[in-house]
Amino acid sequence: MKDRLEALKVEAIGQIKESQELKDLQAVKVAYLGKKGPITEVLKGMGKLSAEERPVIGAYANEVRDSIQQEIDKKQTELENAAILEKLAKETIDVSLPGRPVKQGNAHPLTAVVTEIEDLFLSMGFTIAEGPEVETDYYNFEALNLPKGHPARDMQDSFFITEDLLLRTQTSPVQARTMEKHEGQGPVKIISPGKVYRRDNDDATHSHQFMQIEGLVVDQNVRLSDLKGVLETFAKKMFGDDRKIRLRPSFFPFTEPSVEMDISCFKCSGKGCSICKQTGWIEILGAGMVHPNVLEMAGFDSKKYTGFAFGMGPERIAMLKYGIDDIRHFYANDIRFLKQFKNA
Ligand code: 2NL
Repeated sequence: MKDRLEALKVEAIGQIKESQELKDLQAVKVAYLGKKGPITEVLKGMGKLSAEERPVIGAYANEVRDSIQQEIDKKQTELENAAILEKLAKETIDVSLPGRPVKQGNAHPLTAVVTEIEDLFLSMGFTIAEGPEVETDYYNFEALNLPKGHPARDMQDSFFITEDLLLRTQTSPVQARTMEKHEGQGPVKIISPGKVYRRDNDDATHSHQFMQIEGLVVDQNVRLSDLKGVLETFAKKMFGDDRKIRLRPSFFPFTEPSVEMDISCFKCSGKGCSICKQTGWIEILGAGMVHPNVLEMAGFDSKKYTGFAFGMGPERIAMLKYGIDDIRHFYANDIRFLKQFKNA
């Protein structure tokens, strides 16, 4: 019986050593130490042994069982450690590997130009004013010296929603609302960027929806020369320090006098080219001294207060600046177009 136990021990330890995985080891444990295993069998047969042999064999059987269990425990630790090492090796992160580049987008060219213009006027002490895109007839027309039946209303075919509500055709209503809030007290010094809407047939230079940036300064002793200085500063900062400006007489119902500002061509410096259509000058914006009627309607005493205002189209400015030939590019969301303005 002792020999049989000895043989079982050698056999079991051999199989333990050969186990490659935890489940092999578990199988060996069940096979040798389980309830139906050979060692249990030996212990069950002890009754047949003599009184002298019984404790000796019993003790030996226990010893064999313990040493098999010990070997199993040892091997189990070994296999578990190996599994951890293998997992670590497999999941190694090479921290020296360069990261995957993050795809970086860019501002829409129109947004870039609007932001640039905003920053420029902010630096001159203006603040930004915003207002509703659905406007009342009063703020869009009436308050801007365009009473019902005024011929200038025909110039701006509009999207009316009701008799009294329309999509604003300019951002001037924002300025009228801001002036009203000042309750006749200057100074007012704002720009109002935003979307405006006019009924139009879309083509390379027309869109039924586009942007406008207007500016307004109202205070005591504001003169046309102040307007000229602000516009010249704007022109130089936006299109280059050696730009000259030129004011031509014009007409707007909400300003008197009204002017149109040209800049000397930034491409040919005035010699004449395709951008300035051989004139040496490029039209940039319209402006003027705020009409006394507009001041009075907004609650300002036009004997005490004067003001200037201007309006420009950022699409036109962006088209000139980047050589864009079709206004519809701004609204088409074509990634091939938009991607070209990464450094704008
Ligand atoms: C243009 C011309 C202009 C204004 C806008 C304005 C606003 C108030 C009072 C007086 Cl509240 N004027 N705005 C003045 C002159 C010209 O826009 O060609 N825009 C694209």
